[in-house]
Amino acid sequence: MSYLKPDFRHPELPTNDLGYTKKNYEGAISTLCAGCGHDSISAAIVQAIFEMSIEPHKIAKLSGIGCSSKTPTYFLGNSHGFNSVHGRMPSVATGANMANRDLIYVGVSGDGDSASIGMGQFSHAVRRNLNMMYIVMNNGCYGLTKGQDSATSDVGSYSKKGEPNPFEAIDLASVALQLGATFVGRSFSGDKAQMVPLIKAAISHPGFAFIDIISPCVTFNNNPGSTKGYEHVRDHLAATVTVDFVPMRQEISTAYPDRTSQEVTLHDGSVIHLSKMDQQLDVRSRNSALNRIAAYKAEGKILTGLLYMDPDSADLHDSLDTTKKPLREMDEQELCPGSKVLNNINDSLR
Ligand SMILES: Cc1ncc(C[n+]2csc(CCOP(=O)(O)OP(=O)(O)O)c2C)c(N)n1
Ligand code: SF4
Repeated sequence: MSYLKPDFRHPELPTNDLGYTKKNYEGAISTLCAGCGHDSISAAIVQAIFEMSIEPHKIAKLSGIGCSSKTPTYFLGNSHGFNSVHGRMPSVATGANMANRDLIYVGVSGDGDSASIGMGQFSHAVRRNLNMMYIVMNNGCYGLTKGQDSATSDVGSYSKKGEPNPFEAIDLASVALQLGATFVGRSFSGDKAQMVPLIKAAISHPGFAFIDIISPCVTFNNNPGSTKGYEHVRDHLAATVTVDFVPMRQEISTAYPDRTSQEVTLHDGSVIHLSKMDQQLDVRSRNSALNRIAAYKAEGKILTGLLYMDPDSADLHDSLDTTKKPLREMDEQELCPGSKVLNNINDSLR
């Protein structure tokens, strides 16, 4: 098989506001198994960022280790990238973000990468409200190492080989909410219409934007006993809201019936329209989100859509009152202002 993508594209492909086609946002040809949910998520990321007309060089994509963490090779080939150690992507993202606040950070991880070895790292990125989009491609197993149960695998579910899982699952959306995440959503890799606006809203959110995306592993966890396979997920989905993202510069012309709609304006003036399907969910209430996730889970259903967002989110740079000029743009003089300044700082702390 050839790993080179043919360069030819139809000359009249649609372009975005920057004059780029979707090709400018694609990556190398995928080596994942045919039908893997992760590839559909990559396609949604490409679509969202193409439609948002973001310059590819303004994006840094980061990941850990796993089939999911391989996907940044398959999207945004013209962006910066760092494939870190298993479970360590959040600390790399934190360092990069502190050094250059001007980039848009797109983190991709797996349920093994985030809910086991990387759980500590994940927790601290959430509680610090690091400004990034963090997607977990959640297949309930360790795909890359041949399908062992992960910590998000539901109790009693079983993969292609092995015993039913004896342990309760960790629900990463609920964990993120409890740790103070300022944006939490959930989706399904088979639902591009829901993923694309959710990804756009997450990228525009000033703070930690977490999206748990159920993404079937067709090779090891798509059998009848699995609760993360295509058939089970399609039969048990419930959407909280349909999300429509309207960028700042675009006129808002869509009409929403009053009783069922909610609008959230972001810092940059973009607007998220929510058509409510679950009348009991208030997306601005952390408790409401936690309660509704638990209520649906008790009925064996998976709640998807935007679950919570804090429109007044203050990110890590705001909390630490860091300089507006990215550190990487400062010269030696600015970075090291001399012993007199250091003495003054020390004196002020005595
Ligand atoms: C420090 C370390 N421990 C263990 C491994 C072996 N390992 C590689 S990927 C992986 C789990 C992958 O699962 P997940 O993050 O869910 O990604 P998926 O492949 O399912 O997309 C493990 C345990 C490793 N690479 N490094
Ligand atoms: S093993 Fe599973 S997660 Fe990995 S590429 Fe194949 S289908 Fe996807």
